[in-house]
Amino acid sequence: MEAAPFTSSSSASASSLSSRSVTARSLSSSSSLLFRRNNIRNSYCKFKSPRNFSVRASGDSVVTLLDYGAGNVRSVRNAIRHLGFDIKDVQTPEDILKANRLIFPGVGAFAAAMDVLNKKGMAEALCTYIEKDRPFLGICLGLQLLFESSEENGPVNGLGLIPGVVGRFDSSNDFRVPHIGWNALQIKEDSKILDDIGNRHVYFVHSYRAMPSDANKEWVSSTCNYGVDFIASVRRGNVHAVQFHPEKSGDVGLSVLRRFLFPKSATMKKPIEGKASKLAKRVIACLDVRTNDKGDLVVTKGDQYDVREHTKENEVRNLGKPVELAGQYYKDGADEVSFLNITGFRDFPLGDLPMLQVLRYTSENVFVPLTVGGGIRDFTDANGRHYTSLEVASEYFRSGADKISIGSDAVYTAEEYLRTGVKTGKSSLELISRIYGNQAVVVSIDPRRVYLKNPNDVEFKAVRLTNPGPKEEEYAWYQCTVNGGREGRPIGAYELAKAVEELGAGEILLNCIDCDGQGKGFDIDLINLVSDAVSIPVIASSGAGSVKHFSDVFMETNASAALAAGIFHRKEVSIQSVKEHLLKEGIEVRI
Ligand code: 1PR
Repeated sequence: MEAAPFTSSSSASASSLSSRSVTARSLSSSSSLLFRRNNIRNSYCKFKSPRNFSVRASGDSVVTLLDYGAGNVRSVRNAIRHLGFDIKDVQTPEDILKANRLIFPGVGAFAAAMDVLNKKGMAEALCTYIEKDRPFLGICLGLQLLFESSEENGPVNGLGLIPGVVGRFDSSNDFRVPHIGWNALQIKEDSKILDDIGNRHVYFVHSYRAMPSDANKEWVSSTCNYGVDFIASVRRGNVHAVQFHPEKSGDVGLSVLRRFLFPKSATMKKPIEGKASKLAKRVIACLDVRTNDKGDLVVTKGDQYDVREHTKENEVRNLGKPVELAGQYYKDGADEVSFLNITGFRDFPLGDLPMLQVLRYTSENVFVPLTVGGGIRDFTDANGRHYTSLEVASEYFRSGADKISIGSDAVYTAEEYLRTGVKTGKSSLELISRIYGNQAVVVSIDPRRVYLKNPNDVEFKAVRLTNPGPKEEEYAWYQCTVNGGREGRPIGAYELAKAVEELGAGEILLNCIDCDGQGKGFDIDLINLVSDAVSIPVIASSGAGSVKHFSDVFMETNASAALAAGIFHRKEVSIQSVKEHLLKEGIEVRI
């Protein structure tokens, strides 16, 4: 690694910072920044004077990107390129100081990010750059790092430019954590880069947040409500940071990036006005992907997980091309797109380069979150090379995934955890959520109903059914399966959901084999069983056949999102008509 050209404190924790050391003041220029920083964190940096650096502007169509390699920054890159800019990656602290405009899409955990910034000498360069009021845009963790410290695995000291401590959302008051989804902003007048949002939703995904206070009120350009009012964006002069993800907020998000990149350009057309007021219910399009018998990667769709046509040839159903369909669903208003590599349990996904290509191509033009699942587990290839699940997930993230979804491997992990009561810290679920944050880890559950006359006949949690079983059974438990529904396991959906939440899952994708492809509606009993058991968001999946099924699931359960496949692929119902129906029923959705 190249030696850092200046020293910076490698342990931000060495400083004992306190918000009490911050005195309120009302200064508006970069000098106030300098003043503030010296007061807040005068012991943080042991560095040479910024005057030692020569600041040389780089080309006008170039954006400097600070990517320290901890997650999916591909989407930010794609959004910047989409807006006509080239990207220069920061390699050394000088690259920061020479930047014409700098974007810092922080990803991963706070402590790990500060550690990298300190070790590479970049923390100090960032402070210097920001003090000079140079054009800066921090995204998500890139906002949080500007604060004094964070409670995430901490306390851990941040850059200390803005007074305040980043803390965790409280999930005890019925608000699911992580805060995942499309929420509304309360914007102040002088926000500049938010001027084209037009009261529409933007996409958040985080468990930690900074709170507005008297000490930081001159910074706060917008807030968002999620149980509490937290800071959604900050701005001083040319320095901006947003807690939400503009690169994942569709055309609204692109307008934020455009405003940052072209601060002087007038808006071409009046932005569409929305009525965003709170966290929207999400509508997700799911693409089950596999290689067909000709070797092409296709979107397929099963009935109760059977994806083959009932013909003599018995071929895999082909409902289209993954990249094209994902692009179409983005245009149609999908709030998220999920790819499930449904044969990942038997094929090695890193050998399945087409799937990685699908992600890469899709993320070039789809600016909403992408989830990918299938085959996330440890694997030894034919040459004896061992790949960890973390390597598999990392490759998916690098290729454009925002979240990964674990199926079979999470079942084995949960079984082991419930048997021993020990968190080994070595499972794919634990490892990936520790490195990438639990908001990036979905657990996909594939349960099947097992009907019961008496709920006490099993050790697993059973429910009283709304519609009795084939032999008039009044109860059922939901048995988890692995390998695409092929094998039932000794664990119920309720027990699995609770265990994986404790192990680090950030969200649950709740399928139902009985309902899959049937078009008769979601399994409301199952969704209530699981969503009432956990405090992380639950995505209801399997069985959508009409727009009413979406309003039913949102009115009768606490699901945060509803996912469908067949009706969208077969063009029976459009995403837009689902959203129009939900709006008519008084359910907030993103438009
Ligand atoms: O076990 O970690 O390799 O992950 C495999 C992943 O592939 C899991 O998420 C599992 O759900 C999925 N999967 C495996 N086999 C199938 C199959 O269909 N044969 N698909 C499969 C799961 C279910 C839904 C579907 C909804 C909505 N597909 O995602 O899209 O049921 O369908 P609908 O709206 O048409 O009813 P691992």
